[in-house]
Amino acid sequence: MKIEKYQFQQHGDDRGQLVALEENKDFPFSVKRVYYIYDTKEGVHRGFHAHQHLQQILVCVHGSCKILLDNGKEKESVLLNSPSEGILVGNNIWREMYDFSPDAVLLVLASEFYNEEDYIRDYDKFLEFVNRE
Ligand code: T46
Repeated sequence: MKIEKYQFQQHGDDRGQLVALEENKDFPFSVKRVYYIYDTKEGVHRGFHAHQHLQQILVCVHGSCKILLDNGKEKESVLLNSPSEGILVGNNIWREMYDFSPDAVLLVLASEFYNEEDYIRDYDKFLEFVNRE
């Protein structure tokens, strides 16, 4: 499967770098929620779910981590290790996050408010969901 990767514009000058993200311009949805994952313990794997509707942009703004994406047919992993790179994780994609460096901060821009009912946390149900047609 092809992971949709974004290289965000860096506004660098002699003071350092700045990245600005505008909804529906730098990524294809409006943002209702922002959260970030940090201080992840060694060896921890997170995620293990898909969403029915949610779309998200993931950016590892500090440190590094890996993301495994699975559309029910194919799987692909990506290393996030730059504050100017992001990936789009659409709905109907199973995701796992792992190999967090101790200093990793994973920033997530989300298209919807938090809603536990949007989660598919059982892998067999996920396969049924993506193969429902
Ligand atoms: C995703 C990956 C990339 C909230 O109360 N509000 C929130 O907005 C979120 C995201 C979580 N929570 C609570 C729910 C749990 O009690 O925070 C706790 C940890 O959430 P969860 O176990 O779902 O975290 P991850 O890292 O497995 O998954 C998260 C997102 O939930 C998920 O949508 O795509 O990051």
